[in-house]
Amino acid sequence: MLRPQDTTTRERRKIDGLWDFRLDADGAGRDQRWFAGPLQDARKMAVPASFNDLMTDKETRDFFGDVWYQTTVRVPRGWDGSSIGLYVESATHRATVWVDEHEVVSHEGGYLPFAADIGEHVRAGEEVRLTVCVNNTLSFQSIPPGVIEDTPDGKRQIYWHDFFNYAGIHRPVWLTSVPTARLDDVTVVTTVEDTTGTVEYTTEVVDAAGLTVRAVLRDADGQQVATAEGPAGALTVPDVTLWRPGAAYLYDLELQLREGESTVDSYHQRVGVRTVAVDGEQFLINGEPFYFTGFGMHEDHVTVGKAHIDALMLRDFELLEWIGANSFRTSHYPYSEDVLDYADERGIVVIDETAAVGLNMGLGGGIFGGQGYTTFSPETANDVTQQVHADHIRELVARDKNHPSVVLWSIANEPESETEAAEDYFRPLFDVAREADPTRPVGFVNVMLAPHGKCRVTQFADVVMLNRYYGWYVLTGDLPASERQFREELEAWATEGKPIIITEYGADTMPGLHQLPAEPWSEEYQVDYLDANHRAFDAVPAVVGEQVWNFADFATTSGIMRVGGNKKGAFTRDRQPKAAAHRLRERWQAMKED
Ligand code: BDP
Repeated sequence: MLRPQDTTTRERRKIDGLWDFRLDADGAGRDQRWFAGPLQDARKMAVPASFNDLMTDKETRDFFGDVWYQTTVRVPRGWDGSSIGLYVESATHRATVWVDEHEVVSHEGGYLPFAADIGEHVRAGEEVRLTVCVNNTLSFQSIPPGVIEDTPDGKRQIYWHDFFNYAGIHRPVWLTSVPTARLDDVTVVTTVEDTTGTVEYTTEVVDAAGLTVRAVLRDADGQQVATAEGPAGALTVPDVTLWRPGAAYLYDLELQLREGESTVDSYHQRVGVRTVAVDGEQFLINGEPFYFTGFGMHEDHVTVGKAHIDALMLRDFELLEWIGANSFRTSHYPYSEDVLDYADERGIVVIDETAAVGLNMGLGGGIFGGQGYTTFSPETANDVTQQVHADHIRELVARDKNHPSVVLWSIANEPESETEAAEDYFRPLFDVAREADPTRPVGFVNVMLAPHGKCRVTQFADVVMLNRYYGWYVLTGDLPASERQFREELEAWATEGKPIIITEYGADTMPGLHQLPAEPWSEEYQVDYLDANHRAFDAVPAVVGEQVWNFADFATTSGIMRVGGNKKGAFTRDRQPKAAAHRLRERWQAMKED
């Protein structure tokens, strides 16, 4: 599946805006065929946006079940004779789409795109009605998981991840026009030898009997640097300019599907020439040891929830630059494709994570509630869950494989990993990831409950990724003991001979709360906490990265450990710095200069 583009042979039309919207508390819409005509009793809803925070009532905010979106759109009159499609960048957590009354596609998974050929139901120049039924219910067979419990007051949705279950159409929706004979996919792998780069490409095509593929590589000034013929091939780039962290450089690879001398289809793939490898305790980018600085982030903003908005993305990247961060993790789900594009452009390194968060019933009693389940069992996370998880990994790799910024896959965050059941669940998933992408390291994020010696899943990973809260959830307020115990744990992990990235460490902090001497929740404590953690990292050479939890404060479910959400941000939810942000800036800017 290729992302929509405007090229000499392709067109796209964004159909965002105000759509009709209706909650379907009784789940009656499918039986009553709400897609068969204009949506009754509808109110307006913005696309893209999470629907939760736009209204003022609790029913909408906490709604789970089916919600219906509808709009009418005129298919551009020039699209006659082409193949017309629909591309939805994300609908959380699953969706079914109808064009007028024809069902055209269903998709499972809330953070990855899906597409449908709608040509047989539309005509160029005419209007059609698009209806999308989005469902945000979480179950043991969804990624992320959740459960619905019956209570005397009705049904309640429970889940085990620490961010609000925002839902809706979160990213743009496109109508697309592509040639019937066309390119359908491209995969790019780059290698470097001295000063020469090689761009290997493979393509997939549709209805292309008798047609040929031509690949043209241009540099950032638009100058042609290499060409190749054939559905797969290699382009050689002498004196290559590498894509480097902090110094991005992108080539443009144009794939042309040709009939003799005429171009039937043209698709542009941006290419950053870089290599990624793990060598002993080192994480290498372009053969050089790389040290990750930055954050676990969230797509989370006031009012719009998890919607992708260019302006908000820009602000976040400006703050990453200001603070001296060179990387982030897409905790805890795949982010908007625009975010990855922009990371490619800005030279920011990305750990790309699936939405497999909360596969751990041993965690968080006081935070999330809903305990009393076994994580892996025939009734809970089971073979079906594993298949859904595997599909999710494949779809993530398919979407993001060509981004130079993506250097490492994280296939889960803090799952149960100390049991035999966890080992059995995860072993095949690592194989799935490696088969989908043999070029990048694969890991998962380990939770504090499964320390070195107990974790049975890290054996499959290329990199050790650790979330640790010494000085916050354990040894609260005791930083000397935290520093010592954290260092001891890191020394134990270092015996694995793999690079260690600290993917989370952090302390909740109320902006504006000051205390001398420092106490937990104050801005001063967050600074001291970071300093103590950093001393532990600096003492262990196998530590090759630190990503603070979190970039910014974010929304969560209600809980006695959350005050208006999770307050571990270095920045507030409206993206202003706490004292800790200034401290991180000192450290990371100095590291950059070294
Ligand atoms: C970790 C989770 C993260 C939470 C964080 C916290 O990976 O999603 O938000 O702890 O408690 O367990 O702040």
